[in-house]
Amino acid sequence: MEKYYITGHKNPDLDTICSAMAYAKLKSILDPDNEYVAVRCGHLGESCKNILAALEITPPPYMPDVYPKVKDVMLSPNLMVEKKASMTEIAKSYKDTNPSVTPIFDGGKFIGLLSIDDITAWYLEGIRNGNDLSRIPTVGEVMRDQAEPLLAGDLFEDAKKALSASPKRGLSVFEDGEFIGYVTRRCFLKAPKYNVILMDHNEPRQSIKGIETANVAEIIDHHRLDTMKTNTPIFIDAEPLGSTCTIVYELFVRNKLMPDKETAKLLLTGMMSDTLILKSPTTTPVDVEAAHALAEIVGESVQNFGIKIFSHVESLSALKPEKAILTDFKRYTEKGVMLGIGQCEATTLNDLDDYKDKFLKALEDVRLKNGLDWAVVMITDVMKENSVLLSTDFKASKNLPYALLEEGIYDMPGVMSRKKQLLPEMLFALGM
Ligand SMILES: [Mn+2]
Repeated sequence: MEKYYITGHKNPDLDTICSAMAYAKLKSILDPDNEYVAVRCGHLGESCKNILAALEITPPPYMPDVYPKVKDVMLSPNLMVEKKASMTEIAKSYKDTNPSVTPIFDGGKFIGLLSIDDITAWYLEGIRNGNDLSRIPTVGEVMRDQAEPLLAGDLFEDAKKALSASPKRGLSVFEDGEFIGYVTRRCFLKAPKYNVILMDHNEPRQSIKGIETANVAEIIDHHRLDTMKTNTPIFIDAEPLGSTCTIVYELFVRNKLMPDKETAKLLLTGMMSDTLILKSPTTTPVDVEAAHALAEIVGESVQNFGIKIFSHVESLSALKPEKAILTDFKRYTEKGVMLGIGQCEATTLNDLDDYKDKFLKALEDVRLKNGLDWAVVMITDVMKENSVLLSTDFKASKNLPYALLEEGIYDMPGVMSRKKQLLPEMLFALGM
């Protein structure tokens, strides 16, 4: 049985969260021999949290990275040798398994690892001192000082270095102050790889940390492709649809399955959010049809469901500017120019004056902190289907086809989509 982690992009939005959860459900039905777990690789923004809470959807657990860890390679003790036991016990187990270290206990409590080096040292010392070597010692007499234990969550690479720099043949592994296993040099011959399915993104820099060490098993996405190399052929479903949730719905249908009510609610949530209630220009007839089919399963109209979702969107003036900008912020590198594009949704732009200065200042901070050349945030009025663009001072911004309202602020009537409308214009402005 293999375990697969299904994750969306950093700065998770509703499409990323809901598509990962729904796809985990579909994969569990299609492939019950393996385990599929939805995770999120970033923290949820306030609006996203509120909407999920209102819909009684528990978000997937947070997983910061997919780097291999000590716990993925560690060994569990298969016999409990007590400190006061005779070395005869070690001799017996050595015959079968040839262990380089054996965990030793005192009244059931772990006290250390007995290494083959300890045994050698004990006998050599005995010979040197003229001790009676016909007497068989206890385990406790032979075991020597212990090295610092590793933690279960320590990175494989760090632990490998620690062990090769140590004179010890093995190190114990602790979690929450408890002994849970041990590692020997043999454990580090080959780094294990996590199996990961990427949802709603395919660019490594938008993905979970450590993705370069993982086995990317599938990609389900509706963005431009700028993805990683893989070692084997993989399943990719990339379609220019309004949401990744639409693709997941299509995959249910193609497999002659219908999502249950819970899953339909998830899919419709991601779809409404990404297509801005089917009004974004990224919306296709396929999205419209899928939304209606899902709304039927959920038992609500598409419009009502969509409005319900956006009624939980926080007013931007109430949010911390930097946090609001970073909630849905994507980075791109194009011909050496580092871009960052954020998008915030609002139900009105009437209060823009209340927060525009704070946002412009925070945007410049975000640019500096992230080493970007150009940072922008588009604020989209999902009700009126308009956006404004706040931009840091960057020479190519003059080439944007939008009217300048005031220093750093552009009017984007009818523009709702970052990837379909704004990103291409920014690339064009850069002369690409
Ligand atoms: Mn999406």
